[in-house]
Amino acid sequence: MDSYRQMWDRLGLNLAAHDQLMAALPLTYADVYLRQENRPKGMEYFDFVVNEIHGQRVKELQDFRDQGGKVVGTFCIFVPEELVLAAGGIYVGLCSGLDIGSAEAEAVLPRNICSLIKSFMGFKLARVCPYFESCDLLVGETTCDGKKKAFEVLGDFAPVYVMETPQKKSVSGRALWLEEIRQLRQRLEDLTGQKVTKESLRDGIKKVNAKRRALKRLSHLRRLSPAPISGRDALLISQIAFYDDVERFTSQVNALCDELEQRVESGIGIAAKDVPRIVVTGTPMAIPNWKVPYIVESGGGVIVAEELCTGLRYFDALTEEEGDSLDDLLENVAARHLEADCACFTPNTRRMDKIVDIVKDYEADGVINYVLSFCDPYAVESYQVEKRLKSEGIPCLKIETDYSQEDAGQIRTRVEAFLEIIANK
Ligand code: BJ8
Repeated sequence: MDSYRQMWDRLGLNLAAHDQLMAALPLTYADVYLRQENRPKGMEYFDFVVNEIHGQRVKELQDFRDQGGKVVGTFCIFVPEELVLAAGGIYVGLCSGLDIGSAEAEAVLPRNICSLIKSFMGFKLARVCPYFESCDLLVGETTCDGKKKAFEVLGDFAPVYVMETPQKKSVSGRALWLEEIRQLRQRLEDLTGQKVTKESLRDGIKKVNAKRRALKRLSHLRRLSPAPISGRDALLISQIAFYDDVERFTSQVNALCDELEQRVESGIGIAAKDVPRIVVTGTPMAIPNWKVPYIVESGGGVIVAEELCTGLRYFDALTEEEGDSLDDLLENVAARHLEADCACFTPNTRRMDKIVDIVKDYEADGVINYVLSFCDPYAVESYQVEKRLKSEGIPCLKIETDYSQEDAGQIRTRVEAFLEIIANK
Protein backbone atom coordinates (compact mmCIF):
# COMPACT_ATOMS: atom_id res chain seq x y z
CA MET A 1 0.00 0.00 0.00
CA ASP A 2 2.86 2.34 0.80
CA SER A 3 4.23 1.96 -2.70
CA TYR A 4 0.76 2.78 -4.05
CA ARG A 5 0.70 5.92 -1.92
CA GLN A 6 3.98 6.98 -3.41
CA MET A 7 2.56 6.32 -6.86
CA TRP A 8 -0.59 8.37 -6.14
CA ASP A 9 1.57 11.14 -4.75
CA ARG A 10 3.75 11.05 -7.84
CA LEU A 11 0.60 11.31 -9.97
CA GLY A 12 -0.39 14.47 -8.10
CA LEU A 13 -3.51 13.12 -6.39
CA ASN A 14 -5.07 14.96 -3.47
CA LEU A 15 -4.23 12.20 -1.00
CA ALA A 16 -6.63 13.28 1.75
CA ALA A 17 -9.61 13.38 -0.62
CA HIS A 18 -8.45 10.15 -2.24
CA ASP A 19 -8.29 8.41 1.17
CA GLN A 20 -11.90 9.36 1.80
CA LEU A 21 -12.96 7.98 -1.55
CA MET A 22 -11.12 4.70 -1.01
CA ALA A 23 -12.59 4.29 2.47
CA ALA A 24 -16.15 4.62 1.19
CA LEU A 25 -15.91 2.11 -1.64
CA PRO A 26 -15.41 -1.13 0.33
CA LEU A 27 -18.57 -0.52 2.37
CA THR A 28 -20.70 -0.04 -0.73
CA TYR A 29 -19.10 -2.99 -2.45
CA ALA A 30 -19.74 -5.33 0.46
CA ASP A 31 -23.45 -4.43 0.47
CA VAL A 32 -24.00 -4.55 -3.24
CA TYR A 33 -21.74 -7.45 -4.20
CA LEU A 34 -20.19 -9.55 -1.47
CA ARG A 35 -23.45 -10.29 0.35
CA GLN A 36 -24.97 -11.98 -2.69
CA GLU A 37 -25.62 -15.65 -2.07
CA ASN A 38 -24.50 -18.40 -4.35
CA ARG A 39 -22.24 -16.20 -6.44
CA PRO A 40 -20.08 -17.85 -9.12
CA LYS A 41 -16.53 -18.46 -7.95
CA GLY A 42 -15.21 -16.82 -11.11
CA MET A 43 -16.32 -13.44 -9.72
CA GLU A 44 -13.34 -13.57 -7.36
CA TYR A 45 -11.10 -12.15 -10.08
CA PHE A 46 -13.44 -9.18 -10.60
CA ASP A 47 -13.67 -8.62 -6.83
CA PHE A 48 -9.89 -8.55 -6.80
CA VAL A 49 -9.84 -5.95 -9.60
CA VAL A 50 -12.22 -3.72 -7.64
CA ASN A 51 -10.27 -4.26 -4.45
CA GLU A 52 -7.20 -3.09 -6.34
CA ILE A 53 -9.10 -0.45 -8.28
CA HIS A 54 -6.51 2.29 -7.80
CA GLY A 55 -3.64 -0.12 -7.23
CA GLN A 56 -2.45 -2.87 -9.49
CA ARG A 57 -3.89 -1.65 -12.81
CA VAL A 58 -2.67 1.90 -12.21
CA LYS A 59 0.77 0.48 -11.40
CA GLU A 60 0.70 -1.41 -14.70
CA LEU A 61 -0.10 1.83 -16.50
CA GLN A 62 2.78 3.60 -14.76
CA ASP A 63 5.21 0.79 -15.63
CA PHE A 64 4.05 1.05 -19.24
CA ARG A 65 4.54 4.83 -19.24
CA ASP A 66 7.93 4.54 -17.59
CA GLN A 67 8.98 2.52 -20.64
CA GLY A 68 7.72 5.23 -22.97
CA GLY A 69 4.19 3.88 -23.50
CA LYS A 70 1.20 6.21 -23.84
CA VAL A 71 -2.19 5.92 -22.14
CA VAL A 72 -5.34 7.24 -23.81
CA GLY A 73 -8.47 8.08 -21.83
CA THR A 74 -11.90 7.75 -23.46
CA PHE A 75 -15.50 8.62 -22.56
CA CYS A 76 -17.58 6.88 -25.17
CA ILE A 77 -17.86 3.54 -26.91
CA PHE A 78 -17.48 5.25 -30.30
CA VAL A 79 -13.76 5.72 -29.69
CA PRO A 80 -12.17 2.56 -31.11
CA GLU A 81 -10.12 0.64 -28.59
CA GLU A 82 -8.47 -1.36 -31.39
CA LEU A 83 -6.99 1.78 -32.91
CA VAL A 84 -5.36 2.77 -29.62
CA LEU A 85 -3.85 -0.71 -29.32
CA ALA A 86 -2.72 -0.63 -32.96
CA ALA A 87 -0.80 2.59 -32.27
CA GLY A 88 0.95 0.88 -29.36
CA GLY A 89 -1.09 2.61 -26.63
CA ILE A 90 -3.36 1.47 -23.82
CA TYR A 91 -6.93 2.77 -23.47
CA VAL A 92 -8.86 3.42 -20.28
CA GLY A 93 -12.53 4.37 -20.04
CA LEU A 94 -12.87 7.41 -17.78
CA CYS A 95 -16.61 7.77 -17.35
CA SER A 96 -17.45 7.60 -13.72
CA GLY A 97 -20.54 6.77 -11.73
CA LEU A 98 -19.81 8.56 -8.49
CA ASP A 99 -20.75 11.95 -7.11
CA ILE A 100 -17.36 13.38 -6.34
CA GLY A 101 -15.68 16.74 -6.76
CA SER A 102 -19.12 18.31 -7.41
CA ALA A 103 -18.06 21.67 -5.96
CA GLU A 104 -15.00 21.76 -8.22
CA ALA A 105 -17.05 20.64 -11.23
CA GLU A 106 -19.78 23.21 -10.56
CA ALA A 107 -17.14 25.93 -10.53
CA VAL A 108 -16.64 25.34 -14.26
CA LEU A 109 -19.92 23.69 -15.37
CA PRO A 110 -23.59 24.51 -14.87
CA ARG A 111 -25.20 22.79 -11.87
CA ASN A 112 -27.89 21.21 -14.00
CA ILE A 113 -25.77 18.95 -16.15
CA CYS A 114 -25.86 15.16 -16.22
CA SER A 115 -24.08 13.36 -13.39
CA LEU A 116 -21.77 11.53 -15.76
CA ILE A 117 -20.25 14.73 -17.10
CA LYS A 118 -20.16 16.35 -13.68
CA SER A 119 -18.48 13.26 -12.29
CA PHE A 120 -15.65 13.06 -14.82
CA MET A 121 -14.98 16.76 -14.44
CA GLY A 122 -15.12 16.40 -10.65
CA PHE A 123 -12.70 13.49 -10.68
CA LYS A 124 -10.26 15.50 -12.75
CA LEU A 125 -10.52 18.77 -10.85
CA ALA A 126 -10.56 17.20 -7.37
CA ARG A 127 -7.50 15.13 -8.37
CA VAL A 128 -8.80 11.85 -6.99
CA CYS A 129 -8.60 9.60 -10.06
CA PRO A 130 -5.24 7.98 -10.81
CA TYR A 131 -6.54 6.85 -14.21
CA PHE A 132 -7.19 10.43 -15.26
CA GLU A 133 -3.74 11.43 -14.07
CA SER A 134 -2.19 8.53 -15.99
CA CYS A 135 -3.54 9.65 -19.35
CA ASP A 136 -1.28 11.23 -21.93
CA LEU A 137 -4.28 12.15 -24.08
CA LEU A 138 -8.04 12.31 -23.55
CA VAL A 139 -10.20 11.52 -26.56
CA GLY A 140 -13.65 13.06 -26.36
CA GLU A 141 -16.51 13.19 -28.86
CA THR A 142 -19.35 15.44 -29.90
CA THR A 143 -22.11 12.94 -29.09
CA CYS A 144 -24.23 15.18 -26.86
CA ASP A 145 -24.05 18.93 -26.29
CA GLY A 146 -23.07 18.59 -22.64
CA LYS A 147 -20.07 16.43 -23.39
CA LYS A 148 -19.08 18.41 -26.46
CA LYS A 149 -18.85 21.65 -24.49
CA ALA A 150 -17.41 20.00 -21.36
CA PHE A 151 -14.45 18.77 -23.40
CA GLU A 152 -13.62 22.38 -24.26
CA VAL A 153 -13.46 23.11 -20.53
CA LEU A 154 -11.53 19.93 -19.80
CA GLY A 155 -8.99 21.08 -22.39
CA ASP A 156 -7.86 23.72 -19.89
CA PHE A 157 -6.73 21.00 -17.51
CA ALA A 158 -5.47 18.15 -19.71
CA PRO A 159 -4.63 17.43 -23.36
CA VAL A 160 -7.92 16.73 -25.12
CA TYR A 161 -8.67 15.63 -28.68
CA VAL A 162 -12.30 15.64 -29.83
CA MET A 163 -13.81 13.41 -32.53
CA GLU A 164 -16.83 14.68 -34.42
CA THR A 165 -19.57 12.06 -34.30
CA PRO A 166 -22.26 12.32 -36.96
CA GLN A 167 -25.87 12.90 -35.97
CA LYS A 168 -27.24 10.64 -38.69
CA LYS A 169 -26.10 7.23 -39.91
CA SER A 170 -26.46 8.48 -43.46
CA VAL A 171 -23.99 8.12 -46.34
CA SER A 172 -22.50 11.53 -45.54
CA GLY A 173 -22.52 10.75 -41.81
CA ARG A 174 -20.57 7.55 -42.43
CA ALA A 175 -18.08 9.39 -44.65
CA LEU A 176 -17.56 12.00 -41.95
CA TRP A 177 -16.96 9.30 -39.36
CA LEU A 178 -14.46 7.42 -41.54
CA GLU A 179 -12.50 10.64 -41.94
CA GLU A 180 -12.60 11.14 -38.16
CA ILE A 181 -11.21 7.62 -37.68
CA ARG A 182 -8.39 8.37 -40.14
CA GLN A 183 -7.57 11.59 -38.29
CA LEU A 184 -7.60 9.84 -34.94
CA ARG A 185 -5.14 7.34 -36.33
CA GLN A 186 -2.83 10.23 -37.20
CA ARG A 187 -3.25 11.82 -33.78
CA LEU A 188 -2.49 8.53 -32.02
CA GLU A 189 0.58 7.95 -34.18
CA ASP A 190 1.83 11.43 -33.25
CA LEU A 191 1.28 10.61 -29.59
CA THR A 192 2.96 7.23 -29.46
CA GLY A 193 5.50 7.67 -32.24
CA GLN A 194 4.37 4.32 -33.64
CA LYS A 195 2.79 3.77 -37.05
CA VAL A 196 -0.54 1.99 -37.30
CA THR A 197 -0.02 -0.78 -39.82
CA LYS A 198 -2.35 -3.30 -41.39
CA GLU A 199 -0.83 -5.94 -39.13
CA SER A 200 -0.99 -3.91 -35.91
CA LEU A 201 -4.58 -2.86 -36.58
CA ARG A 202 -5.66 -6.41 -37.38
CA ASP A 203 -3.99 -7.54 -34.17
CA GLY A 204 -5.81 -4.81 -32.20
CA ILE A 205 -9.12 -5.74 -33.79
CA LYS A 206 -8.61 -9.40 -32.94
CA LYS A 207 -7.81 -8.67 -29.31
CA VAL A 208 -10.82 -6.41 -28.83
CA ASN A 209 -13.08 -8.77 -30.77
CA ALA A 210 -11.99 -11.61 -28.49
CA LYS A 211 -13.07 -9.49 -25.54
CA ARG A 212 -16.39 -8.75 -27.22
CA ARG A 213 -16.92 -12.45 -27.97
CA ALA A 214 -16.29 -13.36 -24.34
CA LEU A 215 -18.81 -10.74 -23.20
CA LYS A 216 -21.32 -11.99 -25.79
CA ARG A 217 -20.83 -15.53 -24.52
CA LEU A 218 -21.57 -14.32 -20.99
CA SER A 219 -24.58 -12.43 -22.24
CA HIS A 220 -25.96 -15.50 -24.06
CA LEU A 221 -25.76 -17.53 -20.87
CA ARG A 222 -27.98 -14.97 -19.20
CA ARG A 223 -30.77 -15.89 -21.59
CA LEU A 224 -31.21 -19.12 -19.67
CA SER A 225 -33.48 -19.70 -16.75
CA PRO A 226 -32.67 -19.64 -13.89
CA ALA A 227 -30.25 -16.80 -14.61
CA PRO A 228 -26.77 -18.16 -13.84
CA ILE A 229 -25.34 -14.78 -12.78
CA SER A 230 -26.80 -11.61 -11.34
CA GLY A 231 -27.23 -8.45 -13.38
CA ARG A 232 -25.08 -6.63 -10.84
CA ASP A 233 -22.18 -8.97 -11.49
CA ALA A 234 -22.62 -8.77 -15.26
CA LEU A 235 -22.69 -4.97 -15.06
CA LEU A 236 -19.54 -4.95 -12.96
CA ILE A 237 -17.78 -7.08 -15.58
CA SER A 238 -18.81 -4.65 -18.35
CA GLN A 239 -17.56 -1.72 -16.27
CA ILE A 240 -14.20 -3.38 -15.69
CA ALA A 241 -13.91 -4.16 -19.41
CA PHE A 242 -13.18 -0.49 -20.05
CA TYR A 243 -9.90 -0.40 -18.18
CA ASP A 244 -8.54 -3.87 -17.48
CA ASP A 245 -5.81 -5.46 -19.58
CA VAL A 246 -7.67 -6.73 -22.63
CA GLU A 247 -6.18 -10.23 -22.85
CA ARG A 248 -6.25 -10.99 -19.12
CA PHE A 249 -9.83 -9.72 -18.89
CA THR A 250 -10.92 -11.86 -21.85
CA SER A 251 -9.49 -15.04 -20.39
CA GLN A 252 -11.13 -14.33 -17.01
CA VAL A 253 -14.53 -13.78 -18.61
CA ASN A 254 -14.17 -17.02 -20.57
CA ALA A 255 -13.17 -18.90 -17.40
CA LEU A 256 -16.26 -17.52 -15.70
CA CYS A 257 -18.40 -18.63 -18.66
CA ASP A 258 -16.99 -22.16 -18.36
CA GLU A 259 -18.15 -22.19 -14.76
CA LEU A 260 -21.56 -20.73 -15.67
CA GLU A 261 -22.08 -23.40 -18.31
CA GLN A 262 -21.62 -26.02 -15.61
CA ARG A 263 -24.02 -24.18 -13.34
CA VAL A 264 -26.58 -24.12 -16.12
CA GLU A 265 -26.16 -27.87 -16.69
CA SER A 266 -26.72 -28.48 -13.01
CA GLY A 267 -29.72 -26.13 -12.93
CA ILE A 268 -27.98 -23.72 -10.52
CA GLY A 269 -28.96 -20.08 -10.77
CA ILE A 270 -28.39 -16.86 -8.90
CA ALA A 271 -32.12 -16.44 -8.41
CA ALA A 272 -35.19 -18.69 -8.49
CA LYS A 273 -36.68 -19.57 -11.87
CA ASP A 274 -39.86 -17.62 -11.28
CA VAL A 275 -38.45 -14.22 -10.27
CA PRO A 276 -39.26 -11.37 -12.67
CA ARG A 277 -36.64 -11.03 -15.40
CA ILE A 278 -35.75 -7.44 -16.25
CA VAL A 279 -34.00 -5.69 -19.14
CA VAL A 280 -32.44 -2.31 -18.38
CA THR A 281 -32.19 0.28 -21.14
CA GLY A 282 -31.00 3.89 -21.23
CA THR A 283 -27.95 5.88 -20.19
CA PRO A 284 -24.72 4.06 -19.32
CA MET A 285 -23.98 3.02 -15.72
CA ALA A 286 -20.33 3.78 -15.14
CA ILE A 287 -18.49 2.26 -12.20
CA PRO A 288 -19.49 2.43 -9.29
CA ASN A 289 -23.05 3.33 -10.27
CA TRP A 290 -24.85 0.24 -9.01
CA LYS A 291 -27.84 1.95 -7.37
CA VAL A 292 -30.68 0.79 -9.60
CA PRO A 293 -29.39 -2.77 -10.29
CA TYR A 294 -28.95 -3.26 -6.54
CA ILE A 295 -32.46 -2.04 -5.83
CA VAL A 296 -33.97 -4.27 -8.54
CA GLU A 297 -32.14 -7.41 -7.46
CA SER A 298 -32.43 -6.92 -3.71
CA GLY A 299 -36.11 -6.19 -4.33
CA GLY A 300 -36.83 -9.58 -5.88
CA GLY A 301 -36.01 -9.25 -9.59
CA VAL A 302 -33.09 -10.35 -11.69
CA ILE A 303 -31.58 -8.27 -14.51
CA VAL A 304 -30.88 -10.45 -17.53
CA ALA A 305 -29.63 -7.89 -20.09
CA GLU A 306 -28.62 -4.25 -20.43
CA GLU A 307 -29.33 -2.23 -23.55
CA LEU A 308 -26.69 0.20 -22.34
CA CYS A 309 -23.18 1.26 -23.30
CA THR A 310 -22.15 -0.68 -20.20
CA GLY A 311 -23.87 -3.68 -21.74
CA LEU A 312 -24.88 -4.95 -25.16
CA ARG A 313 -24.16 -1.68 -26.99
CA TYR A 314 -20.51 -2.07 -25.98
CA PHE A 315 -19.87 -5.58 -27.18
CA ASP A 316 -22.67 -6.80 -29.41
CA ALA A 317 -21.11 -5.84 -32.76
CA LEU A 318 -17.73 -7.15 -33.87
CA THR A 319 -15.26 -5.40 -36.14
CA GLU A 320 -14.70 -7.20 -39.45
CA GLU A 321 -11.18 -8.64 -39.30
CA GLU A 322 -10.66 -9.18 -43.04
CA GLY A 323 -9.31 -6.53 -45.38
CA ASP A 324 -6.56 -6.20 -48.00
CA SER A 325 -5.15 -2.89 -46.82
CA LEU A 326 -4.88 -0.65 -43.79
CA ASP A 327 -7.58 1.57 -45.25
CA ASP A 328 -9.93 -1.43 -45.55
CA LEU A 329 -9.41 -2.13 -41.88
CA LEU A 330 -9.95 1.52 -40.95
CA GLU A 331 -13.23 1.35 -42.88
CA ASN A 332 -14.18 -1.75 -40.90
CA VAL A 333 -13.40 0.06 -37.65
CA ALA A 334 -15.45 3.08 -38.71
CA ALA A 335 -18.41 0.91 -39.78
CA ARG A 336 -18.39 -1.08 -36.55
CA HIS A 337 -18.23 1.99 -34.37
CA LEU A 338 -21.39 3.44 -35.85
CA GLU A 339 -23.34 0.32 -34.92
CA ALA A 340 -24.29 1.42 -31.41
CA ASP A 341 -27.77 2.93 -31.27
CA CYS A 342 -27.00 5.89 -29.05
CA ALA A 343 -29.79 8.41 -28.49
CA CYS A 344 -27.50 11.08 -29.95
CA PHE A 345 -28.54 9.82 -33.43
CA THR A 346 -31.61 10.87 -35.30
CA PRO A 347 -33.62 8.92 -36.18
CA ASN A 348 -32.76 6.11 -33.79
CA THR A 349 -35.64 3.74 -34.46
CA ARG A 350 -33.42 0.66 -34.57
CA ARG A 351 -32.86 1.04 -30.84
CA MET A 352 -36.59 0.44 -30.21
CA ASP A 353 -36.49 -2.70 -32.37
CA LYS A 354 -33.45 -3.91 -30.48
CA ILE A 355 -35.02 -3.40 -27.06
CA VAL A 356 -38.04 -5.46 -28.12
CA ASP A 357 -35.79 -8.17 -29.59
CA ILE A 358 -33.74 -8.29 -26.38
CA VAL A 359 -36.88 -8.65 -24.26
CA LYS A 360 -37.95 -11.61 -26.42
CA ASP A 361 -34.51 -13.25 -26.66
CA TYR A 362 -33.88 -13.03 -22.93
CA GLU A 363 -37.48 -13.97 -22.06
CA ALA A 364 -37.75 -10.85 -19.95
CA ASP A 365 -40.93 -9.81 -18.16
CA GLY A 366 -40.35 -6.07 -18.16
CA VAL A 367 -38.06 -3.16 -18.91
CA ILE A 368 -36.56 -0.48 -16.72
CA ASN A 369 -35.92 2.67 -18.71
CA TYR A 370 -33.05 4.29 -16.85
CA VAL A 371 -32.35 7.97 -17.51
CA LEU A 372 -29.79 10.18 -15.85
CA SER A 373 -31.27 13.55 -14.90
CA PHE A 374 -30.39 16.27 -17.43
CA CYS A 375 -29.51 13.73 -20.12
CA ASP A 376 -31.64 15.19 -22.90
CA PRO A 377 -30.98 12.56 -25.60
CA TYR A 378 -32.19 9.62 -23.50
CA ALA A 379 -34.85 11.59 -21.64
CA VAL A 380 -36.47 12.75 -24.87
CA GLU A 381 -36.07 9.39 -26.57
CA SER A 382 -37.95 7.82 -23.63
CA TYR A 383 -41.13 8.81 -25.40
CA GLN A 384 -40.28 6.54 -28.34
CA VAL A 385 -39.10 3.74 -26.05
CA GLU A 386 -42.24 3.75 -23.96
CA LYS A 387 -44.57 4.11 -26.93
CA ARG A 388 -43.02 1.08 -28.60
CA LEU A 389 -42.98 -1.06 -25.47
CA LYS A 390 -46.61 -0.21 -24.81
CA SER A 391 -47.58 -1.25 -28.31
CA GLU A 392 -45.82 -4.59 -27.73
CA GLY A 393 -47.52 -5.07 -24.35
CA ILE A 394 -44.18 -5.01 -22.49
CA PRO A 395 -44.34 -3.46 -18.99
CA CYS A 396 -41.94 -0.56 -18.53
CA LEU A 397 -40.86 1.55 -15.59
CA LYS A 398 -39.00 4.79 -16.17
CA ILE A 399 -36.50 5.82 -13.52
CA GLU A 400 -34.94 9.24 -13.78
CA THR A 401 -32.21 9.75 -11.23
CA ASP A 402 -28.66 10.88 -10.56
CA TYR A 403 -25.70 9.53 -8.59
CA SER A 404 -26.95 10.55 -5.16
CA GLN A 405 -28.58 8.08 -2.76
CA GLU A 406 -31.27 10.53 -1.69
CA ASP A 407 -33.97 9.03 -3.87
CA ALA A 408 -33.02 5.37 -3.22
CA GLY A 409 -35.99 4.77 -0.90
CA GLN A 410 -38.47 6.24 -3.35
CA ILE A 411 -36.99 4.24 -6.24
CA ARG A 412 -37.14 1.07 -4.16
CA THR A 413 -40.86 1.59 -3.51
CA ARG A 414 -41.56 2.08 -7.22
CA VAL A 415 -39.40 -0.85 -8.31
CA GLU A 416 -40.98 -3.23 -5.80
CA ALA A 417 -44.46 -2.22 -6.95
CA PHE A 418 -43.40 -2.76 -10.58
CA LEU A 419 -41.95 -6.20 -9.82
CA GLU A 420 -45.13 -7.16 -8.00
CA ILE A 421 -47.29 -6.16 -10.94
CA ILE A 422 -45.09 -8.21 -13.29
CA ALA A 423 -45.07 -11.21 -10.96
CA ASN A 424 -48.87 -11.21 -10.82
CA LYS A 425 -49.37 -10.93 -14.59
S1 BJ8 B 1 -22.60 5.95 -27.27
S2 BJ8 B 1 -24.66 6.80 -24.48
S3 BJ8 B 1 -21.13 6.31 -24.17
S4 BJ8 B 1 -22.46 9.18 -25.86
S5 BJ8 B 1 -25.64 10.55 -19.99
S6 BJ8 B 1 -22.92 12.40 -21.32
S7 BJ8 B 1 -25.51 11.17 -23.52
S8 BJ8 B 1 -26.12 13.83 -21.26
S9 BJ8 B 1 -22.90 8.92 -22.13
FE1 BJ8 B 1 -22.76 7.90 -24.05
FE2 BJ8 B 1 -21.25 7.32 -26.15
FE3 BJ8 B 1 -23.89 7.58 -26.44
FE4 BJ8 B 1 -22.92 5.53 -25.14
FE5 BJ8 B 1 -24.57 13.04 -22.68
FE6 BJ8 B 1 -26.59 11.68 -21.67
FE7 BJ8 B 1 -24.73 12.60 -20.05
FE8 BJ8 B 1 -24.21 10.62 -21.78
